[in-house]
Order: sequence, then structure tokens, then C-alpha cells
Amino acid sequence: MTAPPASVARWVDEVTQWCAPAAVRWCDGSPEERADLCRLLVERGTLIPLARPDSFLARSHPGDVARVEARTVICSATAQDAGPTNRWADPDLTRADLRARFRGSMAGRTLYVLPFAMGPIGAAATRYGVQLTDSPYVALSMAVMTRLGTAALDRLHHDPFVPCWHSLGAPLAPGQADVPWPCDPERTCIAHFPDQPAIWSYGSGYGGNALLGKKCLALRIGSVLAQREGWMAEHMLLLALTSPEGRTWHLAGAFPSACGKTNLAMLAPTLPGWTVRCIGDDIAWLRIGADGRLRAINPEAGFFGVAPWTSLASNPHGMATIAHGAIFTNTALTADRDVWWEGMTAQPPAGLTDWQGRAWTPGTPGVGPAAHPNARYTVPVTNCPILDPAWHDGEGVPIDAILFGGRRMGTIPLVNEALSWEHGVFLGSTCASETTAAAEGATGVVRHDPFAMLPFCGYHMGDYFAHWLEMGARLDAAKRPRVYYVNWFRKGSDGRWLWPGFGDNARVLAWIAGRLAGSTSARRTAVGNLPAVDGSDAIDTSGLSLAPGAMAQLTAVDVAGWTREIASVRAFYATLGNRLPAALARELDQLQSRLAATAKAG
Ligand code: GTP
Ligand code: SPV
Ligand code: MN
Repeated sequence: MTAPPASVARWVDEVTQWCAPAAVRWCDGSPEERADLCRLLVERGTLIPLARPDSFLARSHPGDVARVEARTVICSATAQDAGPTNRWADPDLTRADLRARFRGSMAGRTLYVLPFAMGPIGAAATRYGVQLTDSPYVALSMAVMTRLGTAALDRLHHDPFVPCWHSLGAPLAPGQADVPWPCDPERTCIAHFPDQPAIWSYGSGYGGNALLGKKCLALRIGSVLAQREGWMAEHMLLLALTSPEGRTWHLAGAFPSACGKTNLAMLAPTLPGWTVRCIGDDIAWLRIGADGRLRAINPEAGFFGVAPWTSLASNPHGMATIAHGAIFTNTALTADRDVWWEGMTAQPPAGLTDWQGRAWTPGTPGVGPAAHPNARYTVPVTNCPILDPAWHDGEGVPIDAILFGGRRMGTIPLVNEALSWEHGVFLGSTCASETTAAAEGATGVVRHDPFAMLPFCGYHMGDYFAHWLEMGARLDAAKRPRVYYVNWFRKGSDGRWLWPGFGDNARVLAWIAGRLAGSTSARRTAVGNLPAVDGSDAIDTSGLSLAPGAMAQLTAVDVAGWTREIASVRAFYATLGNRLPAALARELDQLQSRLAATAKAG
């Protein structure tokens, strides 16, 4: 290896002095290094080799299983800069506090130096980071999720990098035996310093808490840089949709955690002749291209996907993606050394070991699921059989439509087209969703999650809304993406899904394509443009066996439901004070008066 950039070398020295690791290892992202890390992790008992090729199972500490939003802080200069939707922490106090925790925290462990790129190396959109960590599992995962290694390090002779300081917080005294998943859940803290920018994460080895290129850099710090520099960092999947006639559209979709991004990005359409290609499943960086269009890249290089309910029926391309070279975390283990999770097959195989390593017998009173509900797989995107070659294009793909969504049992239609860019930004700002196992805390509680960015926007949410309006204003009207709000999660009065979802979501995408092509007309309603219930402008439901009246219910304007929705949005907007853009307050008032007119007419 050539000499590392002085700035990186200096920082590595400082952290080495402070954290006192037993060794330092500079990672190059090579296959040999992967094999070596896997071997080491198997020896320690962190990874269990699986029957499928080059694949392993990790079991985390039961207290370290998801993002911890309550311990994630934004350390901007003032609390106002972070805004009411974030946990703000004083930068100086947090630095002092975390420094104390980091002191000696890597004793007995190896410090891994992980130079990485978010985006294709050398592209204008790409940003760089260096993560220092004492977790070989994190080193292994970062090499999958990012473009990690020598090529990224070489860029740092010229390009700036975001320092990402990470420790498990589990120093080893001489002779002390290690545990399979070291961590310090009681003292975990994930701190973001947008003005440096820098990321300090202590105590957790799991997912977004520890793989710092992902939510910390690409979204929380990314969103701050994007606002300053005039681009967008979003919690979005990216896909290319091609019609039977061969016309292709690019769609971006923001749904909250565990609400269907990966599944939509890998969609296997049930409508004959339609194809989907995957560009990204979680994060998109968007900027206005030389052609005046909004162009998006996927800054990641891997998928960190939800395992439960992934099956050959629901996501065959996902199943193919994880057939080899996959690190599973917190799934169940089968008797023949493979993985299993709820929803993979209708019946669990006999002889399962649950995610905590205990023999698992379904039906035993008090026994939980075999796989943790937030069990995940980590795989390179190049494993995906429908990966679009454009995933690696630094210019990005031109976005034709933006989808927002969430997990909502009632009120929100299957698909709703925004009346304008402003109305589209309004729809994004009003997103609410039932909470999921992706984050610590209760699940199934509806909370406002604007643009699916509630846990990921690194600055004031009102200013973030304003940034969306400004980006639209910079785009020619004819080049602005159209905006849709979708909801796959409506339930009937019997508690069953009204819409089959998954591959059948292609039917909704096809309707959107018809709208983009100008060949499909819609019903203009108080809440937006909705599909016809039947006829040639309706969503194609041929071959589906839906409950009677399901399509009418999925595309109706539920006046009572929307009245409650408006009250809830008004209360949420009020928390943003005078940083709420006037255009959005106006959109809310206009929706209310349109709805009142509908109620009167109806
Ligand atoms: P993050 O990685 O946390 O950001 O999640 P995600 O948005 O990528 O969600 P993902 O696609 O992994 O789906 C999460 C859960 O929702 C899985 O259990 C899926 O099986 C389920 N799901 C996804 N799409 C659908 C759908 O169309 N209908 C229904 N009923 N469930 C779905
Ligand atoms: C999410 O929670 O939105 C995820 C998983 O994609 S994590 O990387 O842990 O944030
Ligand atoms: Mn996500």
C-alpha cells in the first residue's frame, strides 16, 4: 500500500493513542481480507458458517438489535438547528462525554481503518468517509455496504472525508475472554456533528448504529450537506420500470423503515410484459443534472435488508440475491445449517434454533418468533439478478416519479397522484406510518414520518420542507418528477390485507406509467388524482381475487378519515413553528376546504 494521506494517518494516530487498541489494521476491501475476517469471526463465535456458499449467521446481543433513536443525537450549534423532530445535544458536552467513554475502549482489540466511498469513486456526487472501528463484524459489513478500500483511500489525498469514530465499548483486560457480540447498550450513543462534519458512535455493533456510512453519513450528515450545497439526500429506493412496449421510467420511493423499499426495488411484476430493474433499495442522492433533470445515484454498494417475510412468493429476486455471499444477523438456524425466518415458508422446519441460540419449539407458551423481527441480511448489490447496470453510473438516473408511502391500515388510498410539485411536497410532509421493528420501541403506533426521514434528517424539519420546495422551484416545470403517495397496507374490516402487495404492486406502477405517458386519465378529487374504479383507466386487476368492493375502498376518499388526518397534520405542523413553509400551510388549508366541499356535495 502507498503512504496514506497525512490527514488520515494523523487521525488514526490520535484515535490509537486515545482508545489504546492492541493492533491497527488498514483494510483494503479485498476478497482475501473478507475471507480472513470471516475466519477470525468464526473462531470467536461471532459468525456461524452456513450450508449456503460463503454465507454466515451472526447473533447479536439481545440488547443490540435495531437502531436506537432515543440514543441518536444531532450536535448542531443550537437546538433550533436540529429542530423539534431531532434529539439535540450540546456539541461540546457530547464530545467531552463521548471522549471519556472512548478512552481505552479498544483495549485488547484491533482497530480497523475503513476508508470508504458513498457513490462511485471519482463521481461528482460521491462523498468519502473513514470509519475507525474495533468491530471486525462492522469491518466485514462496511466492505459489503460501501466501496471500501485502497481506491477510496487514494482519493483522500485530494478529497475531504467524514471521520466516523466507532467503538463497541467493550475493552478487554489482559487474559479476559471475549463474547460473541461485544457492546455496551446502557451507554450507547450515536452522535452527529454536522458542522465538522463528523460522526461518533459508541456502544452498539448493529446496523445503522454502527455501519456509519449508511444512515449517519448518507442521510443525517448527507442531508445537511445537501441543503447547504443544493442537492438532496433521501431515504429512497431507486428502480427502472419498463413497459411491454419497451418504454422505461425511473422511480424513486421513500417509505419508512421496514415499509417495503427493498421489496419494491426488487419487484417481480405479476403483469405480463413489465420488468423492474433495481438501482438501490434504501438511500438515494439526487441532484439537478446538466440536462436540467433530477438525477439520482445509490450511494451504497450493498443491501442491509429485512429478512422476515422474505420468501420465494413475496420476493423471489431477494431470495436469489441472498443465495450466496450473505451475512445474516439474528435469523433462526435450521438443523442442516441454513437460515429460516417467519414467512419464509408456511410451516417452520423441525429442529430450529432461534436467533438467541435456543432450541425453538413453536406453540410453546411464551416463546417468541424464531427470527428477530428486525433480522437482516447483508449482501453486495451485485448479487441481485435484476440489478440495473446504471446503479454504478455517477451521473445518476433521471427521475420521472417520486413515490411516498407508509404503513397505514385506513384512509390513505392505494395510490394518489399529487396535483402539483407543491402538493407533492405537501404529501411527503404529511407521511405517517405505523412503527416497525427496525427501531427500538413499540411497533404499530402511527407517527408522523415526513418523507420517511423522521429519524434521518440532520437538521430542522421545517427547513428540510423548504429545501424540497426550493429544489422544485429550480427545476423546469416540464422536468419535475410527478409525485405519488402509495399505501400497500390497507386492511379490511376483517383485519386482512385489502391489497395483495409485493409483485402485484407492479399494477400500481403500471398505472403510474400510464399517467406519466399521458395515456391514462384519473379522477380529480379533494385529496389528489385517484384511479378510476373500473374501465380502461383503472388499475389492472385481471387475474386477482380481491375481496368484493376492495378496489372501490382502496381508491375512495374517506371524508371522516381525512378529517382526522388533517387535524393530525395540523398538530404536527404546529410543532415546526414559524419554520413551516407558508406554501405547505396553504396546501393544508386548501385540502381542508376541498374536502369540506366534497362532504357538502356528497
Ligand atoms: P428498511 O431496510 O428498514 O429501510 O426497510 P424497507 O423499507 O426496505 O422494507 P422491506 O422491503 O424490507 O419490507 C419490510 C417488511 O414489509 C417485510 O416484512 C416485507 O415482507 C413487508 N412488505 C414489503 N412490501 C409489502 C407489500 O407490498 N405488502 C405487504 N403486506 N407487506 C410488504
Ligand atoms: C432502516 O431502519 O431504515 C434501515 C436499517 O434501513 S438501519 O441500517 O439499521 O438503519
Ligand atoms: Mn432504511
